[in-house]
Amino acid sequence: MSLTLTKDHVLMSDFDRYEELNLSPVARFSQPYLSGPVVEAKDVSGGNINRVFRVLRAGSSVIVKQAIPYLRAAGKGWPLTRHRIETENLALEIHGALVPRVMPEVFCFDHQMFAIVMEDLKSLEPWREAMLLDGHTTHVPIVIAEYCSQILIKTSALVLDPKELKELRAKFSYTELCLVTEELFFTAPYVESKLNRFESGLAPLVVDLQADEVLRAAASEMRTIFKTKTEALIHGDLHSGSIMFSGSEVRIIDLEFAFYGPFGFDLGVLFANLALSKIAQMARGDFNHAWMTESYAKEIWESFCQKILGLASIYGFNSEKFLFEMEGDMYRFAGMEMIRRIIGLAHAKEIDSLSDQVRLSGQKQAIRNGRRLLVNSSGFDFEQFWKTATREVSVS
Ligand code: SR1
Ligand code: MG
Repeated sequence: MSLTLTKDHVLMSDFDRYEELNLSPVARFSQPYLSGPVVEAKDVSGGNINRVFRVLRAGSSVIVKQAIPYLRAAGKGWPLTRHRIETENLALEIHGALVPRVMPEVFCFDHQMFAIVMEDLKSLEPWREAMLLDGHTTHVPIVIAEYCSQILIKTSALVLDPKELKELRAKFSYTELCLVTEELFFTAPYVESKLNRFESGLAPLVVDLQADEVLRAAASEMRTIFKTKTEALIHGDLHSGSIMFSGSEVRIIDLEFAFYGPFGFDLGVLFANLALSKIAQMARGDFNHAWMTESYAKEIWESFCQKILGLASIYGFNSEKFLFEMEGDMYRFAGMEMIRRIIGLAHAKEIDSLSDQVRLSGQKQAIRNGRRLLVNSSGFDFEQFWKTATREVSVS
């Protein structure tokens, strides 16, 4: 199996040195990729990390995603290498070759400007929104299962020859964005840190959590696993906002966090976000959508296991061993994602947008369930995991 890259991006823009784009230069920058005069450029930056523009001509549009030398959400006080967009571009290419029609199409990567010109997904919306509004997205789980199974197995030692694996691992080493995850996911929530953000009603529970030696040791063990298990080229930030959908299409976006990491990380993150969605839906009394979210989680896992079985029969590896080892990490990563999305810097919108009457109890439920997963999920199967992640606890 070979993952040799063949695509030759042609540099067409006339920008000969880096500048931070804004509306007027982005129109000039993207003109070569639009067959007709630009009629409008809009700043549509929504995420925490990069700057994103939509540039329109009559009848079509492109997205320009540019890395700026700092974390967009934090400002210049949090410098960040612009080379992160090279990681994203390369990961889009590799994952795109493995799972056709699931990554957005890249029209050009401009090294000078640290910018990608790509397909505009304007008719798609983030899957997270479906959890807040109308959740009928039954075509999504199978695509996610296909994506995760393909990228995990086909970028791993189970399939690649040692030379190719070594080269890929070198290209996708532990980046500055991995350090951001390390801090926000594995460290800050378990110590007093300016990077944490939670409402005052949670303070006693957070004090307990940060004094919990068993929990802190488990978090520290997971940090080591995150840093050292270079098993596959993973997405690195696969929450439900990184998945876009329409009535018929699914795309996976935002690969700037991609690196060689543990098999269990991506699905752990995703299941945690689905569990948070279910907790929020139950708290709102929206039982239909809660049931639907649960069925999505179960379908992703069942379909993923089926696909792993199929790949095992092609490539001759032990699927049971693979799944058992992956699950051990996955459930614990999920627990950590649940905790950090409540008390860390980046929150789950579904929980934050709950009414005052139920928000605090939903948050406490998520923290307690997350803790249980982190310290007490050894030997769990998926059913036990999901029950634990979403169980209702009496909270005071
Ligand atoms: C400040 S960056 C916060 C989060 O945004 C990204 O989507 C990642 O989840 C990161 O942890
Ligand atoms: Mg993101």
